[in-house]
Amino acid sequence: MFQLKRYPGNPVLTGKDFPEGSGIRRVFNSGVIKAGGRYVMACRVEDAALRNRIWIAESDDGLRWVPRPGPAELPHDDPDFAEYTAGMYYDPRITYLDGRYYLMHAAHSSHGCRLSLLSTSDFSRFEWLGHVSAPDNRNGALFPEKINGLYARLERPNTGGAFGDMWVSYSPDLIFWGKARCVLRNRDVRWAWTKIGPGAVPIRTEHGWLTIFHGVRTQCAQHYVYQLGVCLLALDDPSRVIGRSEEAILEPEEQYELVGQTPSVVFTSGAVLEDDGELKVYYGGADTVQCLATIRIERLLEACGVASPRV
Ligand code: BMA
Repeated sequence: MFQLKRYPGNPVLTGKDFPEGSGIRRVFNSGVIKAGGRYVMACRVEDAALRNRIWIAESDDGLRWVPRPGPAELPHDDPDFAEYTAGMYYDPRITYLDGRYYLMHAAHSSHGCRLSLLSTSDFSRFEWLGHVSAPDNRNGALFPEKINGLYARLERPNTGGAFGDMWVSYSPDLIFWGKARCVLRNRDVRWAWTKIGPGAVPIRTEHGWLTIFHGVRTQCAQHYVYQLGVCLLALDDPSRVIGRSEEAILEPEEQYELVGQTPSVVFTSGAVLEDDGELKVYYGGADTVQCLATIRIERLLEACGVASPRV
């Protein structure tokens, strides 16, 4: 009923759009924000050695994207970055907070997956703030404001009893995180019993934090299907779900979502709310290409049970 509408020009970016000789094969799950009237995408790019990097692309209209000449320069000579990030940093979510942009992303190494944080004011120079979670955490989405005096993020524990559920945690300084609470459990989402976790950075509305999440179910032969869902979290306590769509809002259906490196995946790390209420949801198709789908934000609020949405 409340399905996202795919942009007819999908995919909006593929590996072929990156400079010749760059070796980029795939681009997906990229973070996106509108900054000073332009759109900026922190692309997750992947080469044939399966190195994952962040590469900035820009756009005037959110539809046609131009990658910069080279990837974002990051502190590869820092021993901590090298050891725990090991050529695999991905799924960046961009948050504008206190006058700076923050990129919370997954950092993968033989030690497992954890969260790491970059900050920038211009998307040219990046400051690395360090690894900001214990091992076995991924999909960090930093809220665009403090909540009850603390920074807040959604996240997905990657092992143990909390595996595959969506949590919120808090921090006084963006580095040390705690006070974690469970937000939503996979068993509570009928189309995503295997795992759920944050997608795009939550969007403040007067009804609550509108939150697009990913949900995964396991079909036979251990085949994962990744979809998108939407819920509404209380503004002053995002561990409280105050509304949720019963249905997925985007399921893999198109060829570029069903066929690719990982079949049957739609996965978002970024959405942009336009002034006229249109929400642009950027998502990866099959861990291979970057796509776009749209919907009016009122429709998503209705999907979460808000009778007369105000935006
Ligand atoms: C998730 C993340 C995503 C990826 C998805 C499907 O766990 O790692 O980056 O798109 O798996 O492979």
